[in-house]
Amino acid sequence: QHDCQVLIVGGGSGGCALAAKLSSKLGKKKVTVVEPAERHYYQPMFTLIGGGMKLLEQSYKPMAEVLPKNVNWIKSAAVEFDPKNNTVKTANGTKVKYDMLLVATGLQLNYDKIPGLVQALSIIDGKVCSNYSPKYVNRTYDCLRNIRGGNAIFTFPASPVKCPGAPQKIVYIAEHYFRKLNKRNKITVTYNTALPVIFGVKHYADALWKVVEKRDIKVNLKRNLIEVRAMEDIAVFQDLDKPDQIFEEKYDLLHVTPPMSTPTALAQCKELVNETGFVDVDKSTLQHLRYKNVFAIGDCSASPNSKTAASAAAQSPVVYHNMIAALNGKELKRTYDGYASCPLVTGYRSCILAEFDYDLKPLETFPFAQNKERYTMFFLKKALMPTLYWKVMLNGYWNGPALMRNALSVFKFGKK
Ligand code: FAD
Ligand code: UQ1
Repeated sequence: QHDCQVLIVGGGSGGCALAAKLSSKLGKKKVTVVEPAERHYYQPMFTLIGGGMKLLEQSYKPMAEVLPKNVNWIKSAAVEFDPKNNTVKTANGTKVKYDMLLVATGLQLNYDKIPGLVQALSIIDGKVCSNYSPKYVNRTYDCLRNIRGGNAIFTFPASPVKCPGAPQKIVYIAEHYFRKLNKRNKITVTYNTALPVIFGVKHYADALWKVVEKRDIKVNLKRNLIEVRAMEDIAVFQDLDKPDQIFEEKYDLLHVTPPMSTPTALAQCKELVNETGFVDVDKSTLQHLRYKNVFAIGDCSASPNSKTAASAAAQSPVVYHNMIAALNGKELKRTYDGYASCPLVTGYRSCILAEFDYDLKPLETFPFAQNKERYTMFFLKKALMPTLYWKVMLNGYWNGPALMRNALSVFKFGKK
């Protein structure tokens, strides 16, 4: 048995940022992190790796290097949560007892939920790829290079996903790549999404519809991938409104965004999660609705925001101050407004930076219209964000852009 004041399960974007904040406040070895992974990936870079703009090697650091030195790191996965007894069991047999628990496990990628997909992703030089996993992301650029003509199909699953813009960013990057390589006229580009909209926030959806129209990208809404038949290069889709309607589409490139869920061990703990498997927290304070010594941050939280690293950053000061208040038996004062941001990369030099809150209303940092493709936003995404992430966020110093937004709000360059 291992005892600690604060236990953080998951050392990803949210867990690592909070480990830094909490351990510098509480002191040496007061915080324990349970995290099985050898490497910490900066996942937002996967989009650029798929497009050949960055290398996989640039997207990760050893976990030992990013976790703060003054925490206990148990290099194992949580396999059982027991909030009634304030304990978590790990795969290596440790029983960890905590005063306060922060759940930060992120999402699990369920490639195996689509029959034939795992097999298709294992074929050497195959036509199926996926930016979502470090295991498969290098296949994307290979697929972009190898396709000579035919159908390039991109998917969005019937489940919540992290970075809901990412499944379509690679559509735009691929389309631009095909034009650069003079093969665009031989390739049809199709985006099949299980969602009823192209993007959840109308302000940006309107801009994105213009982009797909201008670039002759076919978008099918409410169309869900249900099977991949790799031997025949056929992807099977279902119309979510008319489940009998099945489409068998031949592909020459298939980019799949897999269904996702919270990790199985967490989803099985019915005391902690709601009916959708996400940690049942108050959407403002991020404290668990029943267990007052439990908080959640990032993708595994049931707070109804878009799941992005930017959201975890904006949640981080709220979770930090409220956890410290709860430890001291004080009232929770901080609230989270649902801020999320999604840099919708639309090619090799352009990006629409979507930023919004719980009400799906734009909540923009910069004083110019952000529902337009811009090079500056592409530069921010490609060149500035990685440093902000590794140096500032993971060390516990990035609280999201709220301060910057307030400072810049004195300017309004032709913004409505
Ligand atoms: P993660 O960072 O995923 O970390 C979860 C951690 O928990 C992992 O280290 C994992 O090993 C660990 N874990 C899992 N199960 C267990 C267990 N049982 N026990 C212990 N530990 C466990 N966000 C943006 O803001 N902007 C973007 O442009 C952007 N683009 C993206 C593009 C792609 C292709 C992808 C995949 C993601 C993108 N994101 C983006 C989303 C962003 O990466 C996530 O929202 C963010 O990492 C969430 O942080 P987290 O801490 O909740 O989860
Ligand atoms: C952000 O804070 C963040 O997390 C560190 C991202 O993930 C990498 C983002 O993509 C974005 C856009 C933000 C928001 C930051 C600014 C400066 C608008």
